[in-house]
Amino acid sequence: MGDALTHALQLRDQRRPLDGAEKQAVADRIKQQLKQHDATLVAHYYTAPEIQALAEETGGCVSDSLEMARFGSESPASTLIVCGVRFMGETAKILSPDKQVLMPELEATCSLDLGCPAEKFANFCDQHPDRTVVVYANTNAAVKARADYVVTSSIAVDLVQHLHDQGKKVLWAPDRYLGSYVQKQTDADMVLWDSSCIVHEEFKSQRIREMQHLYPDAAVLVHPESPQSVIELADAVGSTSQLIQAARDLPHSQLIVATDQGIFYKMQQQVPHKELIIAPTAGQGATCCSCANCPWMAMNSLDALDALFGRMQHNQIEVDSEVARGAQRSLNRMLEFSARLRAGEI
Ligand code: CIZ
Ligand code: SF4
Repeated sequence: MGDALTHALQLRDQRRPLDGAEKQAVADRIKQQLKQHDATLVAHYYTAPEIQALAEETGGCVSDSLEMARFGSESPASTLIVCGVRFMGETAKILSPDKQVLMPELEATCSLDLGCPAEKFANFCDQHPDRTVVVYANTNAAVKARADYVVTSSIAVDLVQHLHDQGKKVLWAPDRYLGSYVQKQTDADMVLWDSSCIVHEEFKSQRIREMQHLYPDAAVLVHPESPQSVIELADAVGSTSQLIQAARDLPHSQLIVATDQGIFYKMQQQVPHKELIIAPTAGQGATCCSCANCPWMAMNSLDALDALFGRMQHNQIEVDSEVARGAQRSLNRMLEFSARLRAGEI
């Protein structure tokens, strides 16, 4: 992970902030290019506010990775520009092989993906042939190809519960915190791969408790990629879309939010009168890799998106066709399960 993380942090530190007029000029240019290339923006909640705003203004999507996958595959546009991290671009290409799929920075990766190399993962699966293999969406296509099911955090508990109810034992990868949260919720028999998200594992329960003393009336919202000790402090635990929903549903007017701060853009739209407070991380200034903002998500800057149109040939996502076939099978199972869940059939 070292080199990929150092590269992302260097880019983040070198970036010159644009002033308001510059931002507007760049955004206008991008809008024109999108039209010219029949392209739509598919952005994750963790990207910068100006990227999310642009996706909204141009009829694209701002969502979690499950919805990004669904939106991309249903979009009539011939080109998808995925503002997120690499596995999201791969998923878009696998589900829409005939579309051109581009990303502003192909090197935008994820510590969970890096922490689960396909070959090692295949060996792990070979050691547990009796288990149903469930992998988190934050994995590369070859890992997905080896899995029975892909899940996102918004359906992980439901899917594992469903498998457990059928008497199945589960092999889970790669996030150990999310895996052990799912295990506790479902009581399923699970073996866990040992990887984590560098952003969420920085949240520390002691510092959040201090925050609770400062804001005694605030509710705490936690993403389940966080350590168990942090999850235990939560008034609501859930995926990004579930946390946005919880922000609406909870009666509290102050919310301490333990997930990537990119989520504040959409969450604040939903609860304009509530005060959103970033949960503290362990890091201090320069010593912190994440500071509640994923350095790889941050590679999706307005500048990088603007520059993309000048080098479209170089920023295409391609996935080996055999790997793509395998991954498509487990991704389709995710989409089907999620559709049945939505329809109340499960
Ligand atoms: O699945 C996603 O979009 C991620 C990475 C987080 C979440 O909980 O939605
Ligand atoms: Fe991966 Fe964590 Fe970044 Fe999400 S926030 S892309 S899980 S490193």
